[in-house]
Amino acid sequence: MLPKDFLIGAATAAHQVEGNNIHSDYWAQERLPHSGFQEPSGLACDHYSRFEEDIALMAKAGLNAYRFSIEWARIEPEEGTFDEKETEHYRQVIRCCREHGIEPIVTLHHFTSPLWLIQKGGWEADTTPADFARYAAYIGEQFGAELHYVCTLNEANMGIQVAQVARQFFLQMQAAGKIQMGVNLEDLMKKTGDAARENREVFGTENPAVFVSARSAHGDEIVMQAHAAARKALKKAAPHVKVGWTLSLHDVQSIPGGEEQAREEWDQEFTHYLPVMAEDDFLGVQNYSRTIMGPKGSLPIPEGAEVTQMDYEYYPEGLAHVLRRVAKDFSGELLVTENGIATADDARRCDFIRTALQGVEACLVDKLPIKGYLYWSLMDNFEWQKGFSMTFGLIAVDRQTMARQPKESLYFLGSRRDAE
Ligand code: GCO
Repeated sequence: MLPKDFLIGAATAAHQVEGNNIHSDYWAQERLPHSGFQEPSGLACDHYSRFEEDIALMAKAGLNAYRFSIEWARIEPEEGTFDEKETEHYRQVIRCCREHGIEPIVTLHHFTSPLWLIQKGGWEADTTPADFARYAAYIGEQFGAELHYVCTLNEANMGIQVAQVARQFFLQMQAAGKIQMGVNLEDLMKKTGDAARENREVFGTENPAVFVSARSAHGDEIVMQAHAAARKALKKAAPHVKVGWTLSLHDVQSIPGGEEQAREEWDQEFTHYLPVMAEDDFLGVQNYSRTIMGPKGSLPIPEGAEVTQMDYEYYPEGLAHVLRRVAKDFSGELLVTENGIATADDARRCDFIRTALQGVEACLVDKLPIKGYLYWSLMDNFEWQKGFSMTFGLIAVDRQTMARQPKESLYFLGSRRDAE
C-alpha cells in the first residue's frame, strides 16, 4: 500500500512531445544530412497545443503528478532575451496541472539546449554555468511560487556514459581494422567527415558539445558547476522549492572477478557526484534495467533473457536495487523520475509497473524517503535518434492525426495509488 500523499504520475520532455522546438540544438542536428537521426522531431506529439487534454487524461486515470521539462530554447531563444509568450505558455501548463490536482514536477534542462549556447561552446564551456543559472533564476522568479520540486538537469551523468560507449566503440573499430572483418571503415570515416563539415557550418565546430555527447572530465565539472549555480539561483528566487537533479542509474551487478569494474562503473554513474549533491533536497532516480560487469567490463544480456524494444533486458527489479543503493550514501528525498519499458505489449508494461512498484513499496516499508514514482513516459514520443519507433507511452498517439488513445496501463498506474 502506497502512502496517501505518494506522487504517482508520468514524465515527458519538451523536445520529445511538444513539437517545433525550432531554437534548439536538436532541431538543427536532426536536419543535418548525416545526423544519424531516424527522423526529425517535427510536430512531435503536438503536446504544446494539446497539454490540457493530456493533463486531463492523467487526472481522469487517477495520476496526481506530472514531470515535464520547460524548454530553455523557447524561454531564451537568443542569449539574454526571455520570451514572454513562451513564459506564459508554461505558466498555463503549471496552472492546468494545479487545476486538475496534479503536482507539476519541472525539469529545467532535458537534453536540449538553445542553439546559441552550443555555438558558445556548450557543455564544455566555462561560461555555461552562469548562462544556466541566469535561466534558472528567471524560472524561479516566474514560477517558484507554484512549484514544490525542480530538477535542474536531466541525467547529468549521460555525457560520461556516452564517452564510455564511444571509447568502447572506437576500440572495437580499431580492433576491426586489425582483423580486417567486414567493417566498411572507409564509408564510416567519410560519413564522419561529412558530419564534421555539417557541424562546422551549423555549430561552428566539428564536435558540438551538446548535452548528450561524449563529455570530458572538464565537461563533467562544468555540468556539476551548472547544477550548483542553478540550485543557488533557484533557492534565492524561491527558497521553499525542493531542488535536485536526475541521474541515469543502472542496477550495476557483477559476476566473480567483475567487482572492481562494477565499483568503477557505479563511481562514474553516481558516487563521484555525491559532493555536488550534498546540498540537494532530492535526487531523481532514473532506472530501466541492469548491467552485469565482468573482469573486462559490461557483459552481454544473459542468453534467453527477455528484451525490450530498446534492447534492454526486461528487469523491473532493478529499480528497488538502485533505490536501496543510492539511499546508503544520499540522505535527501528520492523521486523515481523515470522508470518504464519500450514495448508493444501493454499487458507486459503493466507487469513491469507492478513489479517496479512492489519494489518501491518494500523500500518504503524499510523507511526509504521515496516521495514519488513517475513512469516514463506519459505518451509514445520522439525517442531521440530512434525517432518515433519506440513505444514507452501510457497513451498511444496517432502519428497522422495526433489523436490520443489511452492504454490500459494508464489506468493500471492510476489504480496503484489505492491498491492494497
Ligand atoms: C533518458 C531520457 C528520456 C528517454 C528515456 C527512454 O533517460 O534518456 O530522460 O528522454 O526518452 O530514458 O530512453
